[in-house]
Amino acid sequence: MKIEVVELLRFELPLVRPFRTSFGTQNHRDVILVRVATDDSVGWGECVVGVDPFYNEEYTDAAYEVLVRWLIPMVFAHGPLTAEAFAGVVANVVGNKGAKAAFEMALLDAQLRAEGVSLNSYLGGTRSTVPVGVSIGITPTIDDLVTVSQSYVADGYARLKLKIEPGFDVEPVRRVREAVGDAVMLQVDANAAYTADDINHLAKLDEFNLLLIEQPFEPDDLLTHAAMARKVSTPVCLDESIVSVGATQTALELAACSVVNVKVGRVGGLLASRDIHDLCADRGVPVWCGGMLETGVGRAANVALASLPNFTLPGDISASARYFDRDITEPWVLRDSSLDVPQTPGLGVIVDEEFVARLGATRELFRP
Ligand code: OSB
Ligand code: MG
Repeated sequence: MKIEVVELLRFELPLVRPFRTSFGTQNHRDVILVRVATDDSVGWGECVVGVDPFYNEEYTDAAYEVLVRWLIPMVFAHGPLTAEAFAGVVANVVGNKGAKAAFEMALLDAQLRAEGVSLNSYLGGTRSTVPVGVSIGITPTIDDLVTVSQSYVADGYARLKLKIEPGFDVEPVRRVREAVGDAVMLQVDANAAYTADDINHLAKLDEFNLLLIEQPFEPDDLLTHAAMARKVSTPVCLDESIVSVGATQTALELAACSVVNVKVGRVGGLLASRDIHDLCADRGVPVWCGGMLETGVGRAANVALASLPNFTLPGDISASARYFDRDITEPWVLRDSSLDVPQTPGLGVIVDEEFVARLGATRELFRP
């Protein structure tokens, strides 16, 4: 592809309700979109990093700067390229995987639109709908959590993920399990809020028939995750620790987890995500697609990815209404606790640029 223009759009999109995790509260998304225009097509990518460096080390101001100062100039200096070549072209930039993932997504979207190929078929997807769940933030009281959980079940979600932290774990899970019954799939996510001393406490979660417990300990502390996996019967899943194929190999080798959460923005893009999927499939380890409160753009990427065969657990890929009053693409709608996989070229969604402009988006243009 010969790139003619790269554009960065940035705007805030309010969430329908605050999203609190063990590391902080989010009230809105600070969205960066990458728009790539080639001689014959346009592609979009979403940068999903947080406003603050609390989930991982990236944050939106830094991601924007990395795009402007390094990624865009490197791509322009390289000349015509394919989406597959992108990771190699920007390999000198260490980390910054959310920024890279956004650019790669836009390139892949442009490339596949030009070829008339849908993202799901390009990646090797085998499903036309993907089962999804909803990630529920920490609430002021356990009663609130029960109410919110019941309302999502009423909306049609067959799988709930509860955020936990020290002081908000066993009792909230007990109450939600009692309220929603055994038929609802339930899992928890600690976002690294615990230490090795908490293993016996976390083992109390075993009685609630959870699908998994996600990332109880620090991202680089694989040995404590392995110790936990030996002690508790609830499967241990890694999120923050899974930053690359190599990190995934190490985690599996150490038996630090038996389930893997794949996030496009955490591993550096859709192609690395597919590689991690393939590795886990070879090892017989199930994966599922994590979320970062994406807009309709990032959600399209997640839905296509989750259509691959080893994505056997429901993803954190909820309907638009769970996140925003109005999405920036056509809304994603829940049906049978699933989302439909777009079959049209590229990501298969259209960005509502008029709405994005009304949100006050800044647009910065870059040419080779
Ligand atoms: O740990 O999975 C996480 C959102 C922001 C940062 C980290 C996480 C999350 C979620 C959101 O759980 C899931 C979603 O997008 O629905
Ligand atoms: Mg997580």
